[in-house]
Amino acid sequence: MAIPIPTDRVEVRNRPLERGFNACLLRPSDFASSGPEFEVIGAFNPGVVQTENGIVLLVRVAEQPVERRRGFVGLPRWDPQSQRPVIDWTPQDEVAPVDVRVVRQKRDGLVRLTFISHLRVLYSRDGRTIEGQSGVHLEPGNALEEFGVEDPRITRIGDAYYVTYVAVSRHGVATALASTRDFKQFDRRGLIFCPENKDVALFPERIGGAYYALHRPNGATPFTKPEIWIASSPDLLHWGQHERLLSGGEAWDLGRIGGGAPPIRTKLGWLEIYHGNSKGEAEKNVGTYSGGLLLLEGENPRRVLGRRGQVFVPETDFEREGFVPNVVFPTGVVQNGDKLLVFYGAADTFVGIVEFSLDEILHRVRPQ
Ligand code: MAN
Repeated sequence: MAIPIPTDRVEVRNRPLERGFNACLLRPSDFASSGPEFEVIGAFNPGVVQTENGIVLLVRVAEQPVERRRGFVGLPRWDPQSQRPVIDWTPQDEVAPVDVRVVRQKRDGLVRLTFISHLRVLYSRDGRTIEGQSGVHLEPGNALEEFGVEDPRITRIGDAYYVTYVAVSRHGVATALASTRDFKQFDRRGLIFCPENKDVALFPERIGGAYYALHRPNGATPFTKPEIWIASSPDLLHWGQHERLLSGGEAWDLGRIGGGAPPIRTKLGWLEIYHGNSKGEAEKNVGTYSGGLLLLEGENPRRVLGRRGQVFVPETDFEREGFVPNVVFPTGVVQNGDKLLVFYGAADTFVGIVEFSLDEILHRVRPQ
């Protein structure tokens, strides 16, 4: 007698979300380089926010030296004196490649990036097309940003927009805060999370009187699986009450896990679209970056109500091929009725936009 096979509900809930409108919105060739000695190799991981003047994107633009010197590798660095990027030409045999993004100096074991990033402001009315580049750049501004500023997330709180961004330097990878009202002038507020910490996303309102942030400490000692943490603050500058929120450790989020777009309020609680990376210890390449869903309690975001791993995976050519292949890295969400427009970095090279149904997302992530 045939035994009936139960419909595998778990499998259905884990399969990738259905993609609505999906496009490559920006590519490196859309951007002029900072100067003749540099070329743009990536425009990705955008901070995104809806404003009265349309959607604002703060795009990470990564550049490498144009020149190839035989026997040397050109390692860019921001020079605080000249306020420009400069290139340290380093003999090839003094460094060993870690991956395409990073080399290790043999003399001291320390790493350097093979590119340098800054941020540029762009506008879009509908999220599907870009109206224009405003010409405003957020460049590295101090010694703690000498290897670049990266991966912004934008949150509107009250009348102001708060940008958390990664500050990379010889002192490590940290997260800084800037605020703006017009995306023309930015007020730099300094580091809010010391090294090693990135993927900081601010909640858009106070909860129980406090501001909240997701963050991703990354200690050098491997006591833990990769983890996302949550902290609260009275003023957005001083953060405490740190707590672990969730850990990776499945095949898809073995290597890294981190907050993505700033959380949005839904009828079921806070929805967070986060990322995981599959890189195992032995792997030489960077691994695959995918998106997952997290639902946190509305009045207490320290409480996880639901979680759904790997529902957004690299599929299209522009997600599978580029500077770092097989990457989708969600960093911004705009709600448009029952649709969510998710902005993401693709292959560390492009900005992608994908539309998902909010209902489908909530159905997947809601507690059973
Ligand atoms: C990792 C990657 C890079 C990034 C550095 C520093 O190597 O995410 O893209 O430049 O960290 O943040």
